[in-house]
Amino acid sequence: MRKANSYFTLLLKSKISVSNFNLKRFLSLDFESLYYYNLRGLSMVREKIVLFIVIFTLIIPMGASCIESNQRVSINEFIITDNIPKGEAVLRSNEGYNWWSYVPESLQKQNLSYILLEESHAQIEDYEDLTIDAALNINKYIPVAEAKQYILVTVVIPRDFDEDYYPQGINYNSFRSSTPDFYYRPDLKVNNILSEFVANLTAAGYTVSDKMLVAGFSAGGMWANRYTLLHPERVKAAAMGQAGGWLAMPITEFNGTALNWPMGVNDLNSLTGTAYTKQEVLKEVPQYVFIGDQDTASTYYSILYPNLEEIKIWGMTDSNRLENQSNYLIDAGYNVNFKLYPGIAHSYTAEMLNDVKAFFDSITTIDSDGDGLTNDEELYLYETNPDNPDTDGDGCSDYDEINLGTDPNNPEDYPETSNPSSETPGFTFLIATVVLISASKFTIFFRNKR
Ligand SMILES: [Ca+2]
Ligand SMILES: [Ca+2]
Ligand SMILES: [Ca+2]
Repeated sequence: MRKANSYFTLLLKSKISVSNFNLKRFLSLDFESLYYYNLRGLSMVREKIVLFIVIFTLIIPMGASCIESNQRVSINEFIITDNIPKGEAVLRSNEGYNWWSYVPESLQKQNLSYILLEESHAQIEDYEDLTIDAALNINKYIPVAEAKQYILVTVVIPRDFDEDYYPQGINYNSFRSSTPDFYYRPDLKVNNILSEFVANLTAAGYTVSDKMLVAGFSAGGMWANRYTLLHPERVKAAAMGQAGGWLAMPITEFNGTALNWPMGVNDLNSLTGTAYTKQEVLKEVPQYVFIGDQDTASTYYSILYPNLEEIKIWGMTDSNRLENQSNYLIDAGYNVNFKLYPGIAHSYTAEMLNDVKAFFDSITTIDSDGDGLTNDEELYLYETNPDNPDTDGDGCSDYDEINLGTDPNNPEDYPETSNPSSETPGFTFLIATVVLISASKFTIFFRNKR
């Protein structure tokens, strides 16, 4: 168990090659982005010095050629820790995958928290570089994590550039037994990682919803779509942007054409040994599907299977397909919201991100009985009835009982009613007595003086 080295410390230590370091990306980071590089504790002045040293270390050797061009940072050098520090991004490794987590500094053990899983969409084949890039997923959600008690997780799902395997998109080859383990069933690896993490958080005294928030854009949106389709029972709500230009669907055929994975779930029986029967569970999961109307990232391109001709059954462009598929799902009873962003190309804009946050907030704050406790707080924390504001019928609401420290599930236990009409006279009587006694003593004093 070692403390994480910052990426920049590693740069300095290992004389990382320029090709491994994206200077433009680094310079585009604001200081908040330095959070996850463990520079958070440094003063602004020291941060600027580090920035200077990093640039100095990169620029000067470029001229002097004193850096070995192929030297790489070993991922083991900055892998970390088993404990659960709060307020900092932590990198771990399980199941053969690196993963980042962020437990908010504001997280209180008496509160319910959600895991927000956002997968990387970076087109980076080098797994170490991809690991560093994946921290950006954590970074952009830190304010909302602090405000809403979300625990952030990004598992670094590998990307394979010849695209025989496409684990970020849980493609067909993810299921084949001949697939190398690194690319095989990334969804199951993520499930194992998250189950263990939730168990560790629970053991540390936190209450974490067993259903998580899943978000992603582009390849990350494909992940959000396909992961949610395969494991809807683990998803509280899912937000998927662009999603590779079309959605994997929970249906076996469309207009007489069999839809095999990932177009549909027709052949999941042969791929997984179990036919797909999760449609009804999936209908319970709120899904937010979004795309810019100028986004054509996958309009003229489709990875291996299905080919462009095959996906055209849903429309000719990415936005057109997502809208048609969303409408199909809505008509079939799925809880899908679709939003088109005018004038936006293949970009995860600030407006989209804000809408995703608002979407998650609207789901996690649902309070069906209006008693001031969310449905999930009632289910996970208090075991009260989310559809009855006074579960035990003792005349005091669940919310008031929680806040006043009585048992909302025991009608014999309720707050002692502080009855102002009986208490006020008692208090008045006490004051009056004190005043009268003081007055009489005062009188006696004056009398004696005379
Ligand atoms: Ca409630
Ligand atoms: Ca009650
Ligand atoms: Ca009670």
